[in-house]
Amino acid sequence: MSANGTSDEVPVRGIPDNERISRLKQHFCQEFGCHPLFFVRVPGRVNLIGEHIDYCGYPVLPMALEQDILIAAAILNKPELHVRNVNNKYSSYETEIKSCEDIIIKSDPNGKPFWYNYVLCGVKGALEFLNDKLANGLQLCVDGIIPPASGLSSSSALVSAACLALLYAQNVPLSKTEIASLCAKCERYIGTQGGGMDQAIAFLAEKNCAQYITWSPLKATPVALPENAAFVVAHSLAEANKAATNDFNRRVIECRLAARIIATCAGAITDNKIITLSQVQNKLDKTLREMVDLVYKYLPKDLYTKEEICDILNVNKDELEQLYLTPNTKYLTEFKLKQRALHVYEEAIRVEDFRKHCSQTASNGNGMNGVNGNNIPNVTYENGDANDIINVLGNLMSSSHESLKELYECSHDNLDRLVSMSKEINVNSRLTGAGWGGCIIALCPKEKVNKYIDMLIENFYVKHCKIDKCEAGSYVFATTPNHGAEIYLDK
Ligand code: ADP
Ligand code: NG1
Ligand code: MG
Repeated sequence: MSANGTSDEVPVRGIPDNERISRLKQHFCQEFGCHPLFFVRVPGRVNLIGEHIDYCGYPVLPMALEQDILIAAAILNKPELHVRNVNNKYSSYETEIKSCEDIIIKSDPNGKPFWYNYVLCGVKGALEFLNDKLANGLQLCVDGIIPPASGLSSSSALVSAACLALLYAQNVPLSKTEIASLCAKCERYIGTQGGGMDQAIAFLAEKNCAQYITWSPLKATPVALPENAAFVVAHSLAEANKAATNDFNRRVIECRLAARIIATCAGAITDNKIITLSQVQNKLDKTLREMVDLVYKYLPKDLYTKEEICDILNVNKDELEQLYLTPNTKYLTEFKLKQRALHVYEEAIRVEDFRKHCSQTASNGNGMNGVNGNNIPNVTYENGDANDIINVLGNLMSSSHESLKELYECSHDNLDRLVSMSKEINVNSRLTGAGWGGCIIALCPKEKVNKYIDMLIENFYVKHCKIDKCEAGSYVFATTPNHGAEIYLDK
């Protein structure tokens, strides 16, 4: 985060001169009676493939969106946080921020987090990182244009922007990977045990390429996408707030329990620490396909009761809850372990295939032309080949959706409808993000984008959802990979 902006740190640029910044500045002045000192901008993301596997330790393949969270910030000379939002449906909030421990993140009486809880997550995590050594407080005004609760990572953009703003105000230099890992930890204060994909791409994204994200240590490797490929995001009109229910954490702990059982049955466990499905694979030194066989061998049943799991793991109920469950999954009594583990191992195979097909064809000199801003060759082909590769990648996306629907059970009727309508005109797609609502991501040849979007507007939004054609256009858009987080300061 230095003003010199080494490529390792979040870049600091001059404040752009545009209407959105002007409006945000104006709102800030009205709210606080002073001018903002700097801005932070963190993008949302769309995950191309690799869903619900980041928290199991497997690589994912997202890209950043243009839609973002933009925060205007000024420094306060006391340890307080004053938060405003340009959208008046989000209430104002003020609190002291003397120590990490004092920041209590509580949901509303229905268990839904208040919007500013996401800001508090970023601030709490930053304070913990600073060992509570805070030189000043912050005034923040938030302007977000990522559709919320829609699988495009509005939550992580908000958490990360708040954390980034606080650290920048304290003059703390951090590399992009350090702050991405810190923000992944911060967001767990909301109650969900996410894996870190959203925060990783928020900071490590580069324009014109997707990123293949690997863990321990966190690393992003650019992936060139076929030049003829267009990605379209379409909203299902169903929102799902991941921290408001235990659906997300249930999947996380089902994967944990599956990993634990496979490792125990295969004789690879020596302690009672949490182990991920990928750590089990490493311990057993197996391929992903061999892991699929082991799932059938060691997890043959469709449903496991808590008692059965305790027996297999040789622990009592209290120990099971304490060691492996979360506060909002403690009281669950039945678990689907085979289905979740199968999805994870097979999805990890699909990510490898997807990446291989992108990079193999990228390194195949024949028919390749053009280099994007990152020195990664765009992948171009003779016409026939171009559509072949789109079909291969698209089929992987379709299988991913099928698996998320059937094995992971995180789809939604509207998402399934969008996917099958797309299929009818030979466009492959899948739900993106955590699911239970939100968006699909579709892959189609560039020349077909307009026809495809028109079809969705007509058949899904107008005919099926009965919404106005003009409004419908705002729920579906084509997108290209964008760059990651940045800070704006008048130099
Ligand atoms: P997503 O898939 O978008 O990450 P989450 O369920 O994880 O969805 O988080 C969505 C929540 O983030 C919203 O319910 C809201 O509390 C918060 N949020 C997102 N965008 C904004 C915004 N622009 N202003 C205020 N809060 C926001
Ligand atoms: P969304 O839908 O953006 O909240 C969540 C997790 C990701 C990942 C995906 C599913 C968080 C912050 N995000 O994303 O880590 O697990 O679901 O692939 O928990
Ligand atoms: Mg989220």
